[in-house]
Amino acid sequence: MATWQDTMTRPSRIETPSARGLRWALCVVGGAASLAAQAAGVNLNITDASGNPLGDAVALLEPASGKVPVKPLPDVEISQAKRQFQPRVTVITTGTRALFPNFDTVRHHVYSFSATKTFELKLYSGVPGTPVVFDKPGVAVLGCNIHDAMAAWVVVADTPWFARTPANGHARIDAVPPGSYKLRLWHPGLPPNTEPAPVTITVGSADIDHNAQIAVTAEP
Ligand SMILES: [Cu+2]
Repeated sequence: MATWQDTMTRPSRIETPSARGLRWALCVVGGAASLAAQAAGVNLNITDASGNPLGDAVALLEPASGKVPVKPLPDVEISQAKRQFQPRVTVITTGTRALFPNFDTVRHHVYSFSATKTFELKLYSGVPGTPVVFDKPGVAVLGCNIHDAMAAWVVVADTPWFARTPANGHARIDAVPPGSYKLRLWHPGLPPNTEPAPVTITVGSADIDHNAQIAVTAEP
């Protein structure tokens, strides 16, 4: 014979498969929401030596605890139009491939002698068939053998957390897990092979604002 307790508890013990499914779904949604809440954004405001907004500045956030694996980004394009590279500064992760479409009627001869990536795309029109793989972290300086005024920079990041500022100097690095990071800043106007000393910043569960100045005075 059923006891009083059995009668009272039985209805809640018997769970239909759909109820179980729903409960599982709620758990997953709750889990995703709490993960998103744990990662924060870092809002950067970068200025030059005079305090003016600095575009084309690059910020890299490297975990103080050591490297994390990075995945290559989808292919990027660094085009040539009106005898200029577009964009001038590109930030990618290690292993990302770049294509160099030429939209001018003149031919270009794109090269880099940088240790990060040495390559040469000899005089060409249209899109060279083989993308260039940037497989080492660092900065590659690009030029054109025909047009001396053409210059561009590829920053190859060994971290998934990076940003490049538009002209207003504001950029945001999203979804940064809590922890201690080294913030490294770079700009093409810095003398070659120099960069400001990294700054340690701590990311918690809420967005943080970080103002920084890079000691460049003029456009490169
Ligand atoms: Cu050229």
